[in-house]
Amino acid sequence: TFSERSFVMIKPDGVSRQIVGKIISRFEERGYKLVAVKSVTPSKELAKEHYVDLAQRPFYPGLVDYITSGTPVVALVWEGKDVIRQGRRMVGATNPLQSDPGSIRGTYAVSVGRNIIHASDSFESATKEIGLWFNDKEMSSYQPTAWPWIFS
Ligand code: DAT
Ligand code: MG
Repeated sequence: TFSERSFVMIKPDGVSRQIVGKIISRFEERGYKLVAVKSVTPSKELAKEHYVDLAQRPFYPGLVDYITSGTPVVALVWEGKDVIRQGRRMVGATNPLQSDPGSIRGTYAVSVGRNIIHASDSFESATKEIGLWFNDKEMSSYQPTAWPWIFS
């Protein structure tokens, strides 16, 4: 729907490689509204809970170590039409060998274990992840001036 929201996280490799601005620009330029943003150095608990659905996978410990490397992540909430599905398309496939060259992963990533960015994969995970990373006071309410020319 019109007010759909997705949770996006620029992972430590994206921050360390100093492409935060470029990634944020892609969502801004597409027409999405930035509802929340912060730099976070995640605890183990937060990283484990974020990826709890993958807890049984062999790569889970390494994934948690990567997210909690000590280098911060940038947590974002974007809002707008179809932002969950469009956000996934903009991010690209999990495995960089499969990610479209025009996608964010297809532009910046070559390893599945260093794939730069996370985006929610469903309404349910978006709701869970936004609640995990942000509280209501951190979410802003405003109307971007261009919105009537982006959504109809
Ligand atoms: P996505 O991040 O595209 O939603 P996912 O939820 O299946 O993918 O997995 C979360 C992250 O875990 C993914 O971004 C990178 C890591 N990962 C997934 N599959 C992996 C694998 N086979 N080996 C190493 N890391 C993997
Ligand atoms: Mg996922």
